[in-house]
Amino acid sequence: MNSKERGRRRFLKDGAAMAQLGLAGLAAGTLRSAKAQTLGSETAEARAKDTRFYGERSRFVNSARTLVGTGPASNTPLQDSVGIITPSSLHYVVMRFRDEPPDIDPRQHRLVIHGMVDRPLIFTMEELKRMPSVSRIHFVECAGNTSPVERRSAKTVQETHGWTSCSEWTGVPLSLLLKEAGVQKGATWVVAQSADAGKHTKSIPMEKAMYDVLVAYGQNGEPVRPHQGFPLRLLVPGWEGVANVKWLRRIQVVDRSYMMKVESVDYTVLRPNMDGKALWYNFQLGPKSVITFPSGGQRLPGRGFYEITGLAWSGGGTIRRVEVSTDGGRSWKDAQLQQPLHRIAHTRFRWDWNWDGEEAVLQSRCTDDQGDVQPSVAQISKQWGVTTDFWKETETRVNHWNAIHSWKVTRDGSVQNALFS
Ligand SMILES: Nc1nc2c(c(=O)[nH]1)N[C@H]1C(S)=C(S)[C@@H](COP(=O)(O)O)O[C@H]1N2
Ligand SMILES: [Mo]
Repeated sequence: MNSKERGRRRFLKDGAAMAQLGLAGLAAGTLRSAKAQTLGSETAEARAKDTRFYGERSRFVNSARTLVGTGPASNTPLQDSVGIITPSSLHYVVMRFRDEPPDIDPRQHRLVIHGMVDRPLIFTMEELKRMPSVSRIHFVECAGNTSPVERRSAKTVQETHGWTSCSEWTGVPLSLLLKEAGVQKGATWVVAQSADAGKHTKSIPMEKAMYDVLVAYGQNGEPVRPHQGFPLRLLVPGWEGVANVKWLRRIQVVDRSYMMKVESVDYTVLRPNMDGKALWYNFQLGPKSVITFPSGGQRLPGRGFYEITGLAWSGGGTIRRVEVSTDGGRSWKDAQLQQPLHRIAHTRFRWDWNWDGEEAVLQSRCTDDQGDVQPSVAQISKQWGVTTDFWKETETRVNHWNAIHSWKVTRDGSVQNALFS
């Protein structure tokens, strides 16, 4: 620090002290003139506080993530979403190990590729960024999103569906790195591991790794945020969130699944009609959609025109169709889909509605380009060999729940979660 900078630091500190003494006007004055004198040569600290250098949202906007239980997980406020991109600061967060993301210096960070390869490789972040890159819009969703057990008492779409978000991700195709390393014959899986103390580890079949998995360092035009895996994360399009290893450090090429905790104890699917056995290797997320406006906890001021809007997504591909019902699924109308459509991304749908002031049950149903249709609660129940009442009582967490969701608009305009009513 040179003497000029030291002087400025003291200046700023004195300003804060004066503010505490109630001399706020004077303090603000000195701060302003200090700023004016030094434009262009600020310290990082001063720059961080000045919105001319790094912008902030309006003080009238307060949309925020909410915390799930007592853990470090948080939900995206889908009820406030517009378009298809989730602001990075509102991307949902699941950290299974710690409350805080690790504080990784990108200059020290390395990605190691080893195991059944001809040439084990170590990449610095700089080296990764020199490689051919791609940018793609993809959603991420936790397999436990919308599980009815935890969400029976949920009121808002943030609580029922907030474990999904959508970003533009930039990075290097994993296939490129694997080809650089030279995958040996007989290698059928990769095992990805994180750099944080939790050592989150997930096995991924080679076929998927070679197909569309990204090693991502960019999110929505800037480096991936610390909560999302800074400086590097895996992006495994359309697969349950747990596969997207954050703070990625190591990729081991192997010839079997390593059956880690997150793929044997957790994230397997228990089904009542399978004699206590669980479904394994069920990675891809099915077609799902939800109306984000009007949604639970909101209130319509009166009859008249409303644009019903929401999001649809599928791990299987591109959303081709979304239908909306205002009579609890008796009749369906096609909604408009926001263009262009993106593969394995949130897709915004919109439908013009004239509310007549009577009770209405709002639903959405999507279809992807594989022809897969989002199931009703009755259809899911049939598939699982249970009655629809089962979901009201079970204490078993249900992963991969993608049933059509219902919001009830009552005559006073209030909107309620009506999944099971
Ligand atoms: N290193 C690490 N990666 C992780 C996790 C974790 O706890 N540690 N959680 C996984 C789970 S269960 C989910 S749903 C996604 C969530 O990604 P996000 O926090 O960026 O939304 O990250 C996955 N990757
Ligand atoms: Mo998850």
